[in-house]
Amino acid sequence: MSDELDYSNIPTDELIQQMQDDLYDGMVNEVVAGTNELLGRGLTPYDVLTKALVGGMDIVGADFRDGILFVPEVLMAAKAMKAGMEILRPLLAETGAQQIGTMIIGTVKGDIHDIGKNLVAMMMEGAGFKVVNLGINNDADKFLSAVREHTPDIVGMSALLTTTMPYMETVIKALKEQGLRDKVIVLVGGAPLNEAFAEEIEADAYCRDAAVAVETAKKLISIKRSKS
Ligand code: B1M
Repeated sequence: MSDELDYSNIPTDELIQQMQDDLYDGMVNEVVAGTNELLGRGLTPYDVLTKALVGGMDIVGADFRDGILFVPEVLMAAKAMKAGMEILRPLLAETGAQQIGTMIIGTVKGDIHDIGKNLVAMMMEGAGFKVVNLGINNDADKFLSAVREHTPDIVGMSALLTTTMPYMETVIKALKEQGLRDKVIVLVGGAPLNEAFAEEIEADAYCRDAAVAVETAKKLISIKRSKS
């Protein structure tokens, strides 16, 4: 923890605010300390994640968009976010839920954003899915090989750039060409997407956030299994 701050004396609402500021400033140690402090106060891992970490990243996103922050600062914020997520990851995965299916998930070719995709992976693990995380910048062949190797129930794709989201359709077409499309549920997500886009590229669903991804995955798996 930083010398200037004694988090134990800060009321929870202020601490959440403080953590958002720390994340904005890319202060890894402070974000780690704040995450542990909030957990110690009994906040759920999900609340720490959404209120403190995602809340902070939302402000970073707005200021990046408005030209107040630049790539180096955003990278530092991302590093702090990841440090907090690393603490929460095992806790979110520790729900004791039965394994209900397998998902492969990756960010598509040309795109290196991975925070949201990793968050979806964490929440899916927490909900009882086995998750194979393919990382960033995945071309169609990587998705196809992973489908062949892991025979997942779900293929998840993430894209954060308007220039990379069309690549999702390339992956879906490749799945069709290889006769694999009907074997998997395709879920897509990422800030620039919407339902109309998902429909247009013939994905099974667009997921606005990680919680929606979990709900949608469970719902579509149960529909698929009830038909087979
Ligand atoms: Co970039 N970036 N970035 N960036 N970046 C955005 C996306 C941008 C919107 C910022 C802006 O201008 N406001 C903008 C895109 C504009 C556009 O295309 N319309 C942008 C840009 C332009 C760029 C660069 C081109 C900048 C440059 O180099 N000049 C460059 C591109 C690099 C590349 O990919 N080739 C770039 C680089 C970077 C960093 C490397 C600095 C860093 C990424 C670090 C990392 O991920 N390791 C970065 C960041 C951090 C952002 C912002 C600020 C935050 C993204 C984030 O992590 N959000 C972002 C602004 C924004 O989104 N408001 C921005 C938090 C995360 C929890 O949310 O990712 O939306 P999100 O995920 C959510 C949902 O979308 C959904 O669930 C998640 C959790 O709830 N979801 C899924 C996501 N994936 C899913 C998959 C699913 C389901 C749900 O599958 C089933």
